[in-house]
Amino acid sequence: MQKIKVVIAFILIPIAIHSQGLLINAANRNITSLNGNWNYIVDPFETGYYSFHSEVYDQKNPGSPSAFYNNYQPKNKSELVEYNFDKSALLKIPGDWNTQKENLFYYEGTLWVKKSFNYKLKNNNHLFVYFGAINYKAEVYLNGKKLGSHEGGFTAFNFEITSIVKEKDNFLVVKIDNKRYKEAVPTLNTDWWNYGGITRDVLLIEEPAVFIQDYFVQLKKGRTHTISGFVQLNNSGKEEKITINIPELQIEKVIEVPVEGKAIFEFDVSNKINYWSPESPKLYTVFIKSSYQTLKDDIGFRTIETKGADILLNGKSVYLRGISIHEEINGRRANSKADAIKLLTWAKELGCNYVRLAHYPHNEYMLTMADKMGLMVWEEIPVYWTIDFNNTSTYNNAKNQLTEVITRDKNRTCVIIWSVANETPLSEARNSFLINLIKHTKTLDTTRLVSAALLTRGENGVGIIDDKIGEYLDIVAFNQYRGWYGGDLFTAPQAKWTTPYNKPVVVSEFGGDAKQGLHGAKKERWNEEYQEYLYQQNLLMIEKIPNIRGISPWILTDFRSPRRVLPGIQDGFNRKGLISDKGEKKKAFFTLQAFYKKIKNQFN
Ligand code: GCB
Repeated sequence: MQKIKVVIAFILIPIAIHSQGLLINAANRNITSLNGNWNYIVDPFETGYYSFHSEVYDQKNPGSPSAFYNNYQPKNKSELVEYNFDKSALLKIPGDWNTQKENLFYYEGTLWVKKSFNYKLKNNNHLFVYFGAINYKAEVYLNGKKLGSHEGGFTAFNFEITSIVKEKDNFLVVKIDNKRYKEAVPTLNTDWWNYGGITRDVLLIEEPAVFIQDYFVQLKKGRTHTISGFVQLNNSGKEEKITINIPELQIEKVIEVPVEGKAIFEFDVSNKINYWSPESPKLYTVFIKSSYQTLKDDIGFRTIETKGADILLNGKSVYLRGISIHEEINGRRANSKADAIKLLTWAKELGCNYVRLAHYPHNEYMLTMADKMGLMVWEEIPVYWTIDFNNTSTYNNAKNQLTEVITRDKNRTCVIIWSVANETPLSEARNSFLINLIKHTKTLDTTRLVSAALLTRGENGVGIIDDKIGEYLDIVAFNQYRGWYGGDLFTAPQAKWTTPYNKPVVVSEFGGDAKQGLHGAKKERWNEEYQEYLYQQNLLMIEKIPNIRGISPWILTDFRSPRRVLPGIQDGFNRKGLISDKGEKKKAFFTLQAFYKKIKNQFN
């Protein structure tokens, strides 16, 4: 018999593996937390990633004992292995590394973390590893196999590990890199701390053979009694049925899901709906059921639209009594439900009905708590300042981050605005970049408003709100710093403003620094009295801006920023908070509180 030799040529093509379709509503799935202590190795030269001739191990020599993700254990005492996770120090996850270890405070670079775990997976079920967020780039490996990578520090992602996980001694290794890049999103320069690490929860999620990956359940745009959306099943391979059950509204709708897995639906509600609002943040328990699983969510129903200069919530004109918030508390990255409650309780105490979550998607607790506590939300992506607008990969990155946040939060009723940018310098490239992001937002979600924090210009002493991007936005928002970066405070109330847009106008930022506890004349910078006066004068000015329908002053609490170096005053903090990083209120807190009391009475 003639022997036939079959020669198979393996060609190594570097492929970019990205995260897989997000399992939304992770908290209500069958989860096991991997939070806690993880071993870490600081690796500024990326020794565990590249060979000494700069070849990437996972492409050229995946099994190399020197590749950190192999978590290699020497077999005998003569073997040379120059790392050992189990003997390395521990980091708490979730948590930024900067504020956990003094010597990592300014660190921007590569750091590896490892967690070992056992897991008994039920036959035919699927297992995923889910990361709430890793700043900024992540390469993820399980038991020495690469699962994929993810770019963008503020959005959730997951990988399936069904075929790799074992009952005992799994090791999950993540290479985290928080170096800043010109072409990244955000870019090199920001006014916040570049916290590194796995800053949000890490979960194992077990799903049945056929599982509900994603769904969208909201009131249809322009309708008060029609719920519409979609359900995305995974792995079905045949037709299935899904039931949407809202017991309190006596809804039990069966939806036919085609082989491809995605079913789009729409149905009317005949019962009375208690609409969600800040005064009455009603959430309905919604069950999404297949023959394999039942997923529970708490979803509110409300309409949000604009008409001329008005923002209409459930058909009624509202004024957005807001405050901007960074994902930071006590000088560290906020990452828990308790943190979210603390930040949002301060916002409620101020009299807010709205918060601007700046300048990137915050952790999911902020959204679930805003839903429950009754705060409307502006969500944003880090298209900030001088993003590389001419770069296609920068655009794709921004678009991906936008897609990821909308995917995660589209069932959170509190979200009323998706924002695509903050204070971006004018250019043709920037315009088409932003217009494309706005269009993309509308293709993913027609039920919410789109905005961006723009800048204005002055002509003959008149402030002009006419950025071209305003044409494409539902709400024209802009930042201005009268009395801090320019313009005097004394004459602020007489300032004139104009806009060509017959749309709602929102002042997405104003403010000034004050060191809590520092008192003196209102003309002297850094005093609480200066900040208080700045708020008084700006509020008088803002009331007269045409079409004004809301504000989100800068900012709830002092936050870390490497740009803020003035000794004795800033000491590494942007001091524009109404509350210090230690939680002490400044005088201006009460100025804004009084203003919101007044506005509330006028608008209700
Ligand atoms: C801004 C930015 C914000 C800064 C703030 C400031 O316009 O949007 O990120 O932190 O000003 O304090 O200068």
